[in-house]
Amino acid sequence: MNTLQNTAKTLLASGKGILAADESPSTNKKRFDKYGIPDTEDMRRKWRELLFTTPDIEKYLSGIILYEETLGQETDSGMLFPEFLAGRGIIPGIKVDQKTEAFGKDEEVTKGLDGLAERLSEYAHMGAQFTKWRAVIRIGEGTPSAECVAENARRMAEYARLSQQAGLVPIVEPEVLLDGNHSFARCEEVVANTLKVTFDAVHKAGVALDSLLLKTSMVLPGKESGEKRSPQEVAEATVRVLMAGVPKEVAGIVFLSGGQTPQEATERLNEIVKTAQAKSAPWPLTFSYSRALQDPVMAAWQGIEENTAKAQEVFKRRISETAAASRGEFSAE
Ligand code: 5MM
Repeated sequence: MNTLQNTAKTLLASGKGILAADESPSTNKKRFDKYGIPDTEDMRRKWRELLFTTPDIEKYLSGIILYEETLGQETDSGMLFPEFLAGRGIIPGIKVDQKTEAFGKDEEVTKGLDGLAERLSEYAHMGAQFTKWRAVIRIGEGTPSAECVAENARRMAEYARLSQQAGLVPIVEPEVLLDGNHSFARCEEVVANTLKVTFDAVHKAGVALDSLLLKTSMVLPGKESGEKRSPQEVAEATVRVLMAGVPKEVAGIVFLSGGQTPQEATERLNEIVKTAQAKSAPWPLTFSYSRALQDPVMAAWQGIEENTAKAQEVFKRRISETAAASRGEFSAE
């Protein structure tokens, strides 16, 4: 097994998942603003310190996706975060896309390929072992267009190729947004097509599938659609599109939470894993959540030092129950 395959396998260890803590300062500010937490570099460092120093997290987390700024920050005790995480047995990763630019009239495409090879070698030097790139696919009137999905896929595949070349395992994340009033059936259609176009591009770019992770949305009705679907229906549709569109050689699949409540994200993952097991799906499946893991923790912390231990307890509970769901063993009781 080569180094890339080994990293991918370790990220997908049974009963563990990946924390996405890769919010850029502007996204992080929106989270902080909700609680009046000062938007400073040191408060961002303190927030990540709280998460990363929570006792026992290595039992439930195989990896953490960082933002560039965090890669160069230190714990209170003066250890660089990547080094600290690696020492706990948690693989440090890095988000490498640089957000989106306008595409056509009302769509967007992710950017970040300029100078990427140089950045990747610097990130590897700083201790990152895997990377992530997120494309945003919005369902609306006449969107997503075929051109937008194809351009996102082309850039994502090129990123994945460069990442493997730099010795870093890529995670491609074509996120189909929950926002909108689209139906459950329309979401299934868009996720299915997005996966097809993405893997066609990945194939064309010559990316090694056994050292590649897919980060995907679940199939869900639009947030404003009023349509309700049970976790079992979500699981059936999600596993159906994955089995149809993801090559069996892909190292593994991780889910984003996309604005679901923490409880929904955990219950649905649990059902997806059980359904995938029943259908003998070929890949390991787990979580790579940001908001569904972090939101209740930030609510408990609120930027107040004295709340740290209480917030860490909340975080430990959230990751242990989501890790249980990644084995299909979560129960709400
Ligand atoms: C939305 O959070 C991350 C993107 O932040 P920026 O827009 O600031 O770069 C994103 O990478 C996130 O980690 C993943 O999409 C998964 O997050 P959720 O909250 O959907 O689980």
